[in-house]
Amino acid sequence: MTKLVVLVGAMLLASAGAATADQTGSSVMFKLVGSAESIEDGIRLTSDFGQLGAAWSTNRVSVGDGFDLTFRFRIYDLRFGGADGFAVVIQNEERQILSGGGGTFGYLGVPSVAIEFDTWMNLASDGGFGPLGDPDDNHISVHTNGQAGNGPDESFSIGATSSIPNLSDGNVHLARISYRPGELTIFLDDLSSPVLAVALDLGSTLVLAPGGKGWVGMVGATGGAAQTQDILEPEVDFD
Ligand SMILES: [Ca+2]
Ligand SMILES: [Ca+2]
Repeated sequence: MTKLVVLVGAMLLASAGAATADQTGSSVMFKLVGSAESIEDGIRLTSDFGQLGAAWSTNRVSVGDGFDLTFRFRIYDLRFGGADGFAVVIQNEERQILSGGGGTFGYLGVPSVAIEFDTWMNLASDGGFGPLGDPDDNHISVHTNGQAGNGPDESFSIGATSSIPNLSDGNVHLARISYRPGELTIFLDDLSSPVLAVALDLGSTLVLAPGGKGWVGMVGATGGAAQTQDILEPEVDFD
C-alpha cells in the first residue's frame, strides 16, 4: 500500500496552483474552492450562513483498486440548530465541482458516490429534493445513482446509519472511509468496528478514468442554519 499524506501545506500550495510532493515522492494536491479555507490543522469548509465549500483533489487519483481516507472533523458553533454537514464525494465528471448547496451539499446532479455526514433533517417537501426526506438530523448515508445524477434524496441511499455519535457536538471525531472493490466501510471514532458497510464496486458504478481514477473531494454546506465545519489531518492510503 502506498501511503500518501495529504498535507495542509499541500492544500495551500494547491490553492495557488503549485505542486508539492509528500514524503513518499507521490503527490496529492487539493484545491480549495467556494467557502473552503486553510486553517492551521486542516480545512474549514464552512463558517457562515449560506456557504458551500470543498477541497477537491486537483488531479484524478487511483480509487478503483481501493483506498483509505482517514480524517478528523469537528462541527461546532451551531446557529439555528446547525446545518448542513459535509460529504465525501468520488466522481469522474468535472474538476472541483460545486453543485447545489444546503441540504444537497455540493454533489447535486453529479454522477458520483457521496458519503454524507448529515446533521440537518431535510423534510420530503424541503426544497423539492424528491419524494423522500432525511431519516433524521444525525446520520451517515452513502448515496449513488450510478452513472446518472446523484442527489440527497434517500431513494439514492445504498446504506445509512443513525447509530452513531452526535456528529455536531463540537468534539473532534475520527473518521475513516475504507474502500475495497466490492465493499465500502465507514468507521467513526472506533477504527476496529465500522458503523456502516455497504456493497459497492466503484468501477462498475461510475465511469472511472483509466487506472481506476477519479476526483475525491470533501464538500460542506450551510443554509439558513449554519455551523463551522473543519476537516483535520486528512490522510489517504491507496492500494
Ligand atoms: Ca440533510
Ligand atoms: Ca441525508
